[in-house]
Amino acid sequence: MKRIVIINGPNLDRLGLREPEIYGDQTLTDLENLLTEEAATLGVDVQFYQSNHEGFLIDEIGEYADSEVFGLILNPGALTHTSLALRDAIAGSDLPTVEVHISNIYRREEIRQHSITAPACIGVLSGLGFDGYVAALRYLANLD
Ligand code: CA2
Repeated sequence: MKRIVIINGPNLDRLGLREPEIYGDQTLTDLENLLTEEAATLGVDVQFYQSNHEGFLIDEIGEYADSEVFGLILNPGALTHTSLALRDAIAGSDLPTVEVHISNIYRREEIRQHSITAPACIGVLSGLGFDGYVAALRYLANLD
């Protein structure tokens, strides 16, 4: 069965606890439950990883690259706007990766409007809330 890993970066473990006006009131566990249900419908296997540490995220992506993982859904959090190292890890993994943002980064402060990681990804979904992750999962489930 095709395996897709959903990776959430710094502070996304705090979803639902603060700033509901930006990120909604649902938690990371709610997101993981939603994607587990969707995966069952699509007939794919999902695995989840969250870390607040850039190096851990990079190590993890490297491990997926050398495994049976088919593709990644990645919300790099604020590392989106700062981390060339994370972009290199995505590019070096050769795994089809969809970047997802809960909020629309293009409607926010200027510093959030540029993604350093996006050029290493197949596409970006930004501003669709949790639906962006669901759409990314459907996309990867149908990708050959
Ligand atoms: O919109 C997104 O998904 C972001 O990737 C979220 C990041 C932000 O730095 C990006 O610019 C856009 C931050 C996630 C922090 O989420 C929190 C949620 C609740 C409480 C505290 C932080």
